[in-house]
Amino acid sequence: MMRVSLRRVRLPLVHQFRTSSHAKRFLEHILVTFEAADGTVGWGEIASPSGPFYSAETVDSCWAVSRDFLAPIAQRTRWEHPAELAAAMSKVRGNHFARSGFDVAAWSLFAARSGIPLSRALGGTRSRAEAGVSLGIESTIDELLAQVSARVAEGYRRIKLKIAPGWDVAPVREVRAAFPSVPVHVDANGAYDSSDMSAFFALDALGLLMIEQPFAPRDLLAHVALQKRISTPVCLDESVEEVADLATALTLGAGRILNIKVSRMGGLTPALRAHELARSAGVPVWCGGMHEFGIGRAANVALSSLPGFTLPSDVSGSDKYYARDVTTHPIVCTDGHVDVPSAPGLGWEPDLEFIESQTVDRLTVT
Ligand code: OSB
Ligand code: MG
Repeated sequence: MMRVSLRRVRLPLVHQFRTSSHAKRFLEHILVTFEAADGTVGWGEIASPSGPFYSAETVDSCWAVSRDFLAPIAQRTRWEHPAELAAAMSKVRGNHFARSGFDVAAWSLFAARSGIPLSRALGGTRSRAEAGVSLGIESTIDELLAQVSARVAEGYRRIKLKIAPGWDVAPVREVRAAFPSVPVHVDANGAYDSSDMSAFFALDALGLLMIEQPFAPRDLLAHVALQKRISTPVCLDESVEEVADLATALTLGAGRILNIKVSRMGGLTPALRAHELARSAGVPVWCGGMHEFGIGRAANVALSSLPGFTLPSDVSGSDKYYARDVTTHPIVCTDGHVDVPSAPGLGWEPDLEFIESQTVDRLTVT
């Protein structure tokens, strides 16, 4: 029996982030804690955006599903290994962001109790994760160039640019011209209509590392058609919610790279399965982010230490998004890398006092 708590925590962003679908200035994520009888606490983060624009989930839907279905399952399920809790939670369909917060809480509790770092519990082999950074849509190309310049100076190994119809070939061409040696990739978040692939033919000539999620999540056949016609690898994000989606995408040839997001897959347990499948198929992966606070970010760093994560992940330092993070020490990116912690558990200590000061709603199930 476990004491399960939820806290809805609000943090302001240091810089507005705009994607093809919307703009945001602050985030509300739900922190999940599992408190074992011996007092050990596991932490997870539900990093759902507030609105249903990336996936169908919202922070309110996550709160309701957590309160009514996931917290009761977590409270009553006895498990030795996190995969057993994941199996119990899998009767809840979809709702991957919500499930992910619970799965990560189980993994961090498991690692803490086992006295090993989360990365080792997952089978990680790297001592540091290569860090890339994701840049939103800006109002002008000059503002974008200033952002790229600052991030390159900070040492980030790869720049990802959000694109949308009307903000694609021109800004990307300018970035490539100003920073010819910096690896660049673009992410459309499914904003393009598959009947017009012309923007991607132009982008194909710019030497990009990859083109992420050009078309709608369920339209795998459009991704197949594009990948046949361009040499830049297509990378799937929103299209792969289930490990089975990955198997389908690989069979169809819908892309050559996979962005594994802990939240989108429903936690570290399914993320590990996706990593295994991609690895056996020879598909390189990297870890995507959802502007996580320090708890979710720590899980991303641990996952990025696995052997198949051969491309830079979206594991930027806390300071890229937050003036103050929810951990006592921020996550720091030095020389384009985030060190994978060697301390037991998550590796960063939640700052309870600060978390309490930012909490806008709470709930405990015992
Ligand atoms: O598609 O990768 C995405 C943020 C919100 C919604 C979708 C995406 C993103 C990011 C954030 O790119 C990257 C990060 O967390 O550093
Ligand atoms: Mg993406």
